[in-house]
Amino acid sequence: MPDFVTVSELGDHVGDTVRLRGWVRNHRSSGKILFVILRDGTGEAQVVFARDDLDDRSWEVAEALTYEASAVLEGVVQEDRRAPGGYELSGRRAELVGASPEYPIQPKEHGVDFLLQNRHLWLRSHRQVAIMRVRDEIIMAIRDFFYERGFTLVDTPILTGAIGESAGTLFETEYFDLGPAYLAQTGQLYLEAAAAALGKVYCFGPTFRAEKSRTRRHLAEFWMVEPEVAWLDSDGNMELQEEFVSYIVGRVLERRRDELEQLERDVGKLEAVRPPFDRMSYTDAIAHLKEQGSDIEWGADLGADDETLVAGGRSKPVFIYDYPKEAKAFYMKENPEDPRTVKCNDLIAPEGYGEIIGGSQREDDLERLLARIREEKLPEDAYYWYLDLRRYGTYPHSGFGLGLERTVAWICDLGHLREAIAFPRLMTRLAP
Ligand code: NSS
Repeated sequence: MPDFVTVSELGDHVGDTVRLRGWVRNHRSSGKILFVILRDGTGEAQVVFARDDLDDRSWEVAEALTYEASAVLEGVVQEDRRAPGGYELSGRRAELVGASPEYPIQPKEHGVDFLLQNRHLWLRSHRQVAIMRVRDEIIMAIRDFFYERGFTLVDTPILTGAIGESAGTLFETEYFDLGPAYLAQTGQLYLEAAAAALGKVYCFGPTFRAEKSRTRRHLAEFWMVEPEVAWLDSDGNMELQEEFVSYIVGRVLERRRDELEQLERDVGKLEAVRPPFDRMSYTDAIAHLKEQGSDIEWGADLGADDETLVAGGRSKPVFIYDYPKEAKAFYMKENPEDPRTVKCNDLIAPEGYGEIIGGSQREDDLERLLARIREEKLPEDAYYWYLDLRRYGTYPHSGFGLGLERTVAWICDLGHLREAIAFPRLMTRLAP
């Protein structure tokens, strides 16, 4: 039996008889010749079967192959400049592994609900494969960025007893005899403890928000990467963010050009993403929005439309900093220059993609933090350990959270977050 090779290895086997295994992407016949395109996860190759080269059994099998059937195809590797990938097989034998009668997804337009219901099969399409490869590259870039800069990865719990962001979007479950536990909205509070041990830390995992908003920017389960840095202030935090985001974009441009091209991404726009990014205070952003006819009032958080207006016309992301206290989470540090605001920032992606990062300097003063916890009517007991961080060696520190799917959507230019993760968790969908 000839050896199994992958499509990506064909170049090393010109003239050899080899076996490929994979799934049928395309199948057409012209009389006594069959053209089968097989994909195997490493690439796609055409296998050309001529009736006279095959025994009857193999010809029957090859002829009967259908879209997305799995098969073992044997043939002689030939160089062919016109073939995708540069090689094709002159077929000798065909063996069916798994039939695929009436594959539900056909090469035509399908509605989004149908595609989501068949997400387990939709993943096999060119476009979805390209998106998953870009996502993988972004994840590797994130890990490398922090590793190269001396950060330590600290995994934070998913089942938590203290609310991280806002009570309104919690998933709750019973935890033995201890009452309710919540699925983590963030790893941040735990990271603040770890930063006092290790200096520079980050966590990277799934986070959960029971967002009752059905927008293209919200998932119920999404991945967030969160660095936390001791002795860093809000300005330093923004510098870290622009360096980080530029690094990620640069890495995808360097290593995933083919995928971006396949997704028809305008890479010129991504090439402009280099530090520094513009910075605008929240107060200036409100004035700017009002000039453009928005009826937003000082004190409100920016909505998706406001973000698009603020980022309008730019090719780089833009920082909005120092939001009003009431619009943001309890843990953010009061701004000594304007106590109505907190030392925080959002990073707004261009091209209408909106907020990809939320970050802040943390309140390091015990009394002020306690006052905020009480104002927000959060259960004080659950925060005993978080408050301890201010009782024992409090220290200035900052961090941020970057939403992975929003970053993937922006870099790949996707209309909706549902394509940015393999199995999206949406308000109206739990299957597959
Ligand atoms: O709520 S955030 O703005 N901030 C935090 O959770 C902080 N605890 C992070 C930190 O400072 N360590 O969320 C951060 C990012 C936000 O900018 C989005 O990019 C993303 O997380 N995010 C989401 N992505 C998808 N779906 C939903 N529902 C979602 N919510 C936030």
